Amino acid sequence: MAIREILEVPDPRLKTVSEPVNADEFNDDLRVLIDDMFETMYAAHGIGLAAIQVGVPKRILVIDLQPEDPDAEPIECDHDGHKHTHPATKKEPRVFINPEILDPAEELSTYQEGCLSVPDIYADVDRPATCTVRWQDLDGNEHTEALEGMMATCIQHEMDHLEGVLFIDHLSRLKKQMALKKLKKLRLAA
Ligand code: GNR
Ligand code: NI
Repeated sequence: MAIREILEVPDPRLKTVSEPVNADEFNDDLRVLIDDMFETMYAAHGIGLAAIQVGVPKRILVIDLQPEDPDAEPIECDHDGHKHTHPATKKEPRVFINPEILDPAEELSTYQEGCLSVPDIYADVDRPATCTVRWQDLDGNEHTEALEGMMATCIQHEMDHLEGVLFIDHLSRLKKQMALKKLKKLRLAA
């Protein structure tokens, strides 16, 4: 397993429309890529990752909402040089290969979103509150499931990456400009 580099704006590769995983590509190389995607996502404290974010233009998503585990001790952590504690979470890794969204609800919900490719920028985005997703697993088997809440939001955010779209593309031109300016400033200060 390996942590891979996460592409960040304005890397033009993030605008790629990703290609389907073909029937002959459900092999060990695919398992290695997906293991690496999980390791990269966990190391970056993200809840989802699309393959294009590690430079692979294939229609693959990993998600782990990591629900809090009430029975476990809080975790002390000192990444990035500052100490903090956070609640322990249960790992619930999920893989979506060639995902499709079938029936987005008319009802919208709003979440404050962030993106590992747009670091330290957060903004409210409206999206269909529920949807059904159809996808393939690592063995190529098809599944369908109705999703709601954070899972519905996260999968739509990840599906956007497969079309070369970032959450800041959903903001007004002014808000998007402000977000990109703030990111530039944060990078200069770092
Ligand atoms: O870690 C992430 N958090 C998040 C919060 C709200 C809505 C979507 C997300 S996904 C993001 C990780 C990421 O960039 N995935 O592409
Ligand atoms: Ni993202």
